[in-house]
Amino acid sequence: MSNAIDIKVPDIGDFSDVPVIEIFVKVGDTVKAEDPLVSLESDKATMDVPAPLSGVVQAITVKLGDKVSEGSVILSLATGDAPAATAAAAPAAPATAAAPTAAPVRDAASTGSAIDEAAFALAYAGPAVRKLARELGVDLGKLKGSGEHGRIVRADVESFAKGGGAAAAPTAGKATPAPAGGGVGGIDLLPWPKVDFAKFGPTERKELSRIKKISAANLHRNWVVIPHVTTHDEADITDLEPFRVQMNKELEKSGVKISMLPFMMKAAVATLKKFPEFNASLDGDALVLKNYWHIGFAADTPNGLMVPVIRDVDKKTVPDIAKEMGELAKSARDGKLKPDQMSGGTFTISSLGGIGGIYFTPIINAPEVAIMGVCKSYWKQHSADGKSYTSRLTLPLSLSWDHRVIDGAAAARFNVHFANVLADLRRVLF
Ligand code: CAO
Repeated sequence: MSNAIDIKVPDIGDFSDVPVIEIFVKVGDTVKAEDPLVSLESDKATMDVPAPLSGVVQAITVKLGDKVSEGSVILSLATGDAPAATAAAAPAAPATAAAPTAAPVRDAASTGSAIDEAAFALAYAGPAVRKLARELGVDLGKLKGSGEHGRIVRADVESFAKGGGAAAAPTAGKATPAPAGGGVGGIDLLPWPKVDFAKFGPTERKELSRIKKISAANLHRNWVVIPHVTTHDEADITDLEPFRVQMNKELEKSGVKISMLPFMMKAAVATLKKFPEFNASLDGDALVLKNYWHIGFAADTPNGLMVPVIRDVDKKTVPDIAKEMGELAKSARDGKLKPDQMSGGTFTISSLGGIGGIYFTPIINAPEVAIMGVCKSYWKQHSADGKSYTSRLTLPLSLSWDHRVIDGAAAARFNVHFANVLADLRRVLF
């Protein structure tokens, strides 16, 4: 027996009097459970209200711009069942209004055209519209929204997918003025400053190298799309350093010179094995855990930053890693690195140890989910009891991790284990 029920705004946290900014259905539409009905936008987030049940829309009791709170009736739904006369929908995950939910970085091969993930992430659209765009393979960054304040609505995506198109929106890298009141914390993004520098003094123009342009685009996408957090820690390498020096003496004739980095690669593998979610990639709603340990390392080259990858670090000795690292770094600096020598990495180490600094916040090398930044070791006063002090050689660690995949406690444990392995390499065996 068909029965009409009122669909109400569910628990939307501390928000009340939130405007309805999009209505996805009309009277007579058939909806399935979880289909989005309306979109609400507070000053902090955009939320879609999904249908709690399947049914046919009988009446819509809100219009665009109406302000609603928890319990407000949105529409009436005729269902086949005969449940209670009202139902509160469960809200879909909200997306921030200024920089809506970052979509997983995914190859857009299935859509036939590459999606600019950074521009997609910055596009002004709610979760349902983002989902639809993913399904239809539409690059939101290329759309101009017809909704209020330039918001991209369902119809824009559908029309674009059908070839109707919409004027290209400015890309994320170029300044995109955010909708009024829709910027970060309510403050709109301003266009990129256009300054005639020559007015202030002599200048010269230097084009970015090809490598710099590629790495800039990658870094920008990764920075915008991945919710980064960096956790700092330090490793006591007082015992490891004399061992390293001793090994270099013993290997003098082989021509291989071992810095701290190959040891860190081994420590990384030992730690990744203990914390497999760090040796993984996001793929849609799933995590792909990798049973191989290919470690990338950031190499500073005259043309810009490159990340060669050492494969199967778990199967190689420290001198083997040092040798290969030297060869790859040389190829990188000579501009001779091949694409396959930069692919397949599962985790990256970025070492500024030969230069200086104490801590920094490295940007994750997508689709990896974490990166270890290392700075120059220094002697630090340490006390176990607050009375007597000893000097310990200390290596500063900065682990950036993707908060969609990793939690703070896991990141702290990862750092502790990594530091413990460097403090006593016998732990590699455990
Ligand atoms: N603490 C103290 N000294 C360190 C150290 C550390 N953590 N790491 C390296 N050193 C020392 C080395 O032992 C070496 O000393 P000697 O000259 O006395 O032998 C010196 O610093 C130079 O080391 P290196 O840089 O040649 O070797 P490496 O294995 O540490 O690094 C490479 C190799 C390719 C990673 C490095 O040369 C490089 O390019 N680093 C820059 C990476 C980068 O740009 N990261 C930033 C990315 S984010 O923008």
